[in-house]
Amino acid sequence: MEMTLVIIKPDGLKKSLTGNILTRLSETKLEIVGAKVVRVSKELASEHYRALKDKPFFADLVKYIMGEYHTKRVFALVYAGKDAIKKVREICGATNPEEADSVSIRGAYGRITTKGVYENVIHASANTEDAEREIKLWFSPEEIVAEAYPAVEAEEKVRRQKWA
Ligand code: IDP
Ligand code: MG
Repeated sequence: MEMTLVIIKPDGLKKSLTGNILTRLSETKLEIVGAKVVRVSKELASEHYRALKDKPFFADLVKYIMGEYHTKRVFALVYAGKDAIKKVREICGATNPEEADSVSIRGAYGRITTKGVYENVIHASANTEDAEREIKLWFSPEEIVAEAYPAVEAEEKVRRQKWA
């Protein structure tokens, strides 16, 4: 069993593409084992894209995933099943939406802005190392309804909001 992180990026949410994207992903017959709407902090954005921190487009990329250009939320999901990473990447299409196959998600819905930001509507983990790092970054063990990675019980004193 393999897992992969999928993020419907802020442009996907803003353009009401969530349903279409989930329908396309359902072609994979993979299982959704985690899902949540997230407001992405600068820390989370920078850590998620840390491999790209020296790229000239890094600052814009961080702004983009934080929703500065669209809406301040993303939809993060974990898909599980055989060859999950490859199956999802195939349906997503190439990174550059102008080069992505037109029937892929990025080919159908992505664009490059005049400023040069690749608005490619979806993120999908590229390999098993990235998938593990990204899933652990975005989700806690309790948020995944599958045997994901080894976890330990830890007593933690944290301040949380509760309903007033
Ligand atoms: P991936 O999302 O297909 O794995 P990465 O190379 O990991 O591609 O890049 C992460 C994200 O950074 C892309 O999805 C895209 O939003 C953005 N990006 C990548 N390359 C460029 C570029 O050359 N110009 C602008 N944005 C880019
Ligand atoms: Mg990548």
